Parts: sequence; C-alpha cells; structure tokens
Amino acid sequence: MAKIVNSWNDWDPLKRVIVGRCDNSMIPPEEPATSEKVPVDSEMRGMWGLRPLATVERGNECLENLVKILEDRGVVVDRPTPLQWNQAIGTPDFRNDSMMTCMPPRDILLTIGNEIMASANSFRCRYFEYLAYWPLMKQYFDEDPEFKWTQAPRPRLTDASYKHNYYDEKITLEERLVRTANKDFVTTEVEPMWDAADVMRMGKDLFIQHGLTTNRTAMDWFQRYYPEYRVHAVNFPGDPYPIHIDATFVPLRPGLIINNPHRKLPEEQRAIFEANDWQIVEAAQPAHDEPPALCYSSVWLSMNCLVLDPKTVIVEASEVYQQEQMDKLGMNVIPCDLRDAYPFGGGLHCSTADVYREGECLDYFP
Ligand code: DAV
Repeated sequence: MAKIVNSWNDWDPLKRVIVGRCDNSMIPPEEPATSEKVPVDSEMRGMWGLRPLATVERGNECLENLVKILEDRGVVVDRPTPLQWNQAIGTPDFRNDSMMTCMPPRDILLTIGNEIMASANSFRCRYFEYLAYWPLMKQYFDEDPEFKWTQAPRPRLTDASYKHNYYDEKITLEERLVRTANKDFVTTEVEPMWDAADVMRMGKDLFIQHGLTTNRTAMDWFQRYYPEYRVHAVNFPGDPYPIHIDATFVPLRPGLIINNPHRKLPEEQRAIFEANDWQIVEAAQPAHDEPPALCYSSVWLSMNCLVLDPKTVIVEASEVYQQEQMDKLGMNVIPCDLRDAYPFGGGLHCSTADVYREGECLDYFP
C-alpha cells in the first residue's frame, strides 16, 4: 500500500492532482447566497438551466489541455464522476431546483497533510457536489492506509443562514465596498460555512478569507479542529465580491506572494509576512477587460495559477502580463489555454485540488 495523499501548501512539487469536469453543468437558480456575481445587465440574470452544450464541450477541451500538460510532466491526474446536476434536491431544511457542476474542485476539497476534507459550502446548489469526488475518496481510502477521509460538519442552510435581500439589485459598487470594509457578508453566523478555496495552506499556518462564502464561525471551527495550526482570518477590503482567496493572494514559493493590487492585504495583517521576510508583490494587470461570457469570476483569474514546484508555474495562455511578471520573478512559466473553462468556476488553481505534493508540514512563520 502506498502513500497517496499528502499536501501542506500550494508550492511543493506536485505529483498527483484532481482536475474537474464541466459535464452536465448548470447555471443554478437564484437562492439567498448566490446572486452575488451575476451582473445586473447580464443575460444570466433570472436565467437558469443547463449551460449550452458547445460551451461545456469547449470547457472540457480546456481542462484536457491542462491534463495533458500535467501528465506530460509525470503528474498523476484524477477526475471526478459528474452527476446529473439538473436534478432538484431537498433536505429536511431546504429545497433547491437544481445543483450546479463539479467545477471547480478547489472549492469543495481541502487537503491538509494526509487528510482530504469536503467543505461546508454556503450555496444550496453545491450541497451534494462532494458526491462527484466520493469514488476518488474511496479509492484513496482503499489504497492509502493513512488517508483520512473527512466531511466537515454539514451546514443546515435554512433561511437563518443568510441575510435576506442582501443582493438588492440597486446596490452600487461603492455600497458593496463599504460592506466588505465592514465585514458585512451575506451569511449569518448560525453555523460554520466555508468554501475550501478560501483557505490558503502554508504548513503550520492557515490563512482563511472571511468573505461571502466563509464566515467567522468557520474560523473558530477550524481553530478547534486543528489546534496544532495557527488560523488567521484575512480580509481584502478592496474586493466588492470577496469569494475565494486564490485570485487575490497567491503564494508562488516560500517567501513570495502575489497580491491583487485592487485587494490589498491590510497593513496589520501583513505584519506576520513582513516579520518573516516574505515578499508581497502586486500582481500584474490582467490581459482582459472583461471575463468571458456567462462567467461568475472577475478578470483577476489572471493570477489564479497552478504552481508545480517552487520554480515552475502554469499560467493561462492569454495572460501575457502575468506570465511576464512570473518570469521576472524567477519562475519557469508553462502557458495553458484554459480561458473557456473560466465560466465553470475558475482558473488553473480553482480547476484542481491537491492530492500529493512532496514535502512536509513546516513552520514558515516561527
Ligand atoms: O476574482 O472573481 C474568483 C475565485 C474563484 N475561485 C474573482 C475570484
């Protein structure tokens, strides 16, 4: 029996990874937590249903580009088993007219050491998404005697989990920024809710973004679940839609982080990095003015890269400024055509979930 699952950060040499699939993807119906990023003037507003087949096929083609790059470099790639995401779902506490997709895996699976934990997402449409990964989890469980297969406490997602009418159509960008600055987000604190992509793993330290998809109660839960780690809540006041840390604050190797220039880490939260001689560099401008059609994410997916080892990084092929910057920062850059997968939930980091990286749990902030 072999060791299959091991990963403590986002930069150690990558040996095995999960890459998502776009099959059967839905634009989900509105619900209390999920109208946050649909632009008011977009044709997506009020529309839900299966995504057009041609876009699904093109998205899958992009993911295949990534799989090929990884396999050519000897990385083992695992894929989820998509469900029919258009099924209505229900629990004793809520009903929803459909699910969403199994993209991106980074939101659902959190790998810390020999444990992979399925998250406690706040979107009702994502409540059963973990099922797409259960065949892989069972395989790891059978093959790796040390693998810890875990499910975080399932949130109930009753109406009490959300502030209602939070996404008033009339709310301006300025008002959104005031809310972010005031840490006023759509979820309440009745239970821990978190997306795995809000958690940045750095050995002994977990930096977790407090935002639209992860609440304060989740931070407390993490600290109690992992008493031997230090849990840091981080905020990025310039972000009108704070969802996931991986287009905002992205480590490239020990000692080097790129930070979205519109979403700067506040002075007091920078102290721990500065005290340990970490460099925080402003990320390069995105190459695009707009995200692709039917995309929930911002143009800052430009910085959502996949680090293969502390000298090698995969960057989206059209993101020439980000590539150039990474090159200057001493990284070997591998371009990957992935942009048409963005509408399914994100870029290169989002589209993957760590299974195995060489290395161990280190203390980078002693
Ligand atoms: O900038 O829209 C996207 C992150 C997706 N995991 C953004 C954040």
